[in-house]
Amino acid sequence: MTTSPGTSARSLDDPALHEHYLRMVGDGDEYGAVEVVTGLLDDGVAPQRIMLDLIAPAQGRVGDLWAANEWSIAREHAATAISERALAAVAARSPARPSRGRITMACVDGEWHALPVRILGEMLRLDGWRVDFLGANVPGPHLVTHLHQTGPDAVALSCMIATRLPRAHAAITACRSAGVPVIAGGRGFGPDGRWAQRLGADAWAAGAPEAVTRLARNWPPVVGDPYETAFLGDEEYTYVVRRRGDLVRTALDRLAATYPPMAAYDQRQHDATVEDLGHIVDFLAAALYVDDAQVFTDFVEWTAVVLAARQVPPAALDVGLRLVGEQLRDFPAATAMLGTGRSLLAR
Ligand code: B12
Repeated sequence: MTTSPGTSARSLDDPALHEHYLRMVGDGDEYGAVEVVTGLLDDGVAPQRIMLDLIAPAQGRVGDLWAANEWSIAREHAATAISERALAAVAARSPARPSRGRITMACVDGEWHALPVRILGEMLRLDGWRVDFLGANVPGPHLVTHLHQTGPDAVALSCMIATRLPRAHAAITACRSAGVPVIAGGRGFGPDGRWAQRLGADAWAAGAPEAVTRLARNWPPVVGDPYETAFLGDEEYTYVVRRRGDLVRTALDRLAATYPPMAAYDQRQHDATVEDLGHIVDFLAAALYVDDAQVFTDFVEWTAVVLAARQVPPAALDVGLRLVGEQLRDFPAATAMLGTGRSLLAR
């Protein structure tokens, strides 16, 4: 008889259980992972705890392992698919009868991180809400059509990547104009949700437990004029977004001209360089949109860490910032943000 944490002595306080679960997830062992979570349910552990204290932190570890270049993207994708299965298994074993109102959950247009808001959705379902989960990448107009069809009490909008903030603004404005208040969440809205507030969200919560409490105790919120929305996206933002293709192409051409090893790049390396330059432009645009350099400096900091784990020196990112910056000399806010990013790298 084995005594693996998956089959006996199950406790969420036991680090061995977390290691065992991460191993199942990392090995793509769906049955093993589901066995762990259903075993915990059998032992009387609350489904909310399994989601928040096992599945969610394991996903955080998956992210760290990917960022440290210990796990490939494929392994991260496979692990996330297993986490989704484990979450579904917990949900299937934890029925709840709706006793409150109805909530629409969605990721902003272009936002693919569906699992975090899915966890919130399951927590709300267990708290008595009827949940319509629309998943990843929901275009604003379709979201609004859904609201008109279902008449929910709230929209829970997720943004995990700050580049999606302009689309988040459009969605928030459209939902509020349709008379449905918005609670926002996800790391894309900033460390303390400051960009959610800037974009006019009615509420923001750091995580699922905070959102559950807010919606149970203090909803609907006092809603101001839904048509009164901050005007964001000035001339600089518009220029950067409209010229995105040219900015990336020109930076790429200049890079090829000054960095001879690029001539030997295979398709994958070429695509990765285009993607990296695209990220620089996209994060810069988002920073200009909300008028906060932190969107851009946060991006520079975590990208430098991710690149360092792949033996790419900060100088490579600095070249990208310089090549984009050279094309934006007439734009003071963009120039200042790129300059701050470059001095961060120099440090
Ligand atoms: C899995 C994953 C993916 C998957 C997502 C698949 C899926 N089905 O979800 C895929 C492969 C698509 C992906 C893509 C990318 N990803 Co990714 N991803 C992750 C990873 C590893 C796990 C996400 C997760 O499930 N977390 C678990 C949940 C539970 O975490 P949580 O944030 O604590 O969740 C709570 C809050 O966010 C909050 N919340 C979330 N939404 C909402 C909504 C409301 C209304 C409320 C109130 C609260 C709320 O409540 C949640 C529950 O408590 C994270 C690492 C991480 N630490 O999260 C990176 C991570 C988020 N990704 C990252 C990046 C960079 C990317 C890419 C840009 C990579 C690339 N180069 O293409 C793309 C962007 C794609 C896009 N446009 O959306 C970075 C973001 C960096 C940053 N600091 O902003 C991270 C942090 C990885 C890292 N360490 O660098 N990714």
